[in-house]
Amino acid sequence: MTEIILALDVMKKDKAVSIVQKAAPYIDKVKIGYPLVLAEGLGIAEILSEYKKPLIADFKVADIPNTTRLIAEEVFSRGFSAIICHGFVGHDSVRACVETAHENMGECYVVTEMSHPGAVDFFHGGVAERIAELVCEAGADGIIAPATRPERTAVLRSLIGNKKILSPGVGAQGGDPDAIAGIVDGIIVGRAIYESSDPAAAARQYSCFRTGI
Ligand code: 3DU
Repeated sequence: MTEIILALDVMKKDKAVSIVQKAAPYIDKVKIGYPLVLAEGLGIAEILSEYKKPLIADFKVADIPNTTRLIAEEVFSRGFSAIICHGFVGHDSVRACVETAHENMGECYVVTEMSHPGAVDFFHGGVAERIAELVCEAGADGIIAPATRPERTAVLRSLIGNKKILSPGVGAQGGDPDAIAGIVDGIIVGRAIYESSDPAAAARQYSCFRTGI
């Protein structure tokens, strides 16, 4: 089964609540990041917790270990179940994020390769592979890897074994869910759902990947 993770990058609380309400039957988790939190505050997590979908904090944390720990502690104190950090910052920062997540019964996912065109500027040439090794050494729960490049995500899968892969890039960025669903644990979809005039119908289109049928 591949989970459907809604990337809730809307700027208003009411819209965020309305989209989650409509899409709820067809999604497994909700991912929130800077757009919504900067616009409405971290308290949005408590408001959305009513819908009983685990919340992922996508702050792509990329800082020194102490600052990383402070950010992660705040995230988990607000009820998030997982946090996303960058991997390029190195072993000590990634470990700080993983440890804080686990101390709080949460999960830590590490960005290993991004999905946009410019990601190839730095993540290719061995960097993503090195980050994947670091993910295993640090005991992280999984990685973020691109739906826009299934062949790259397959390479990363071979390096991380059965750790989880959450994959953004389906829909608006052009990633094909049929090509990626079989090698990942979760598909992250944002605009293709929240910009739709019918978010429930848009989310339902991905339901076949949840059941594997
Ligand atoms: O392109 P969408 O609207 O489906 O949104 C994708 C989400 O995933 C969005 O929140 C973005 O910040 C996040 N993301 C990527 O798109 C690519 C990455 O490599 C990592 C996270």
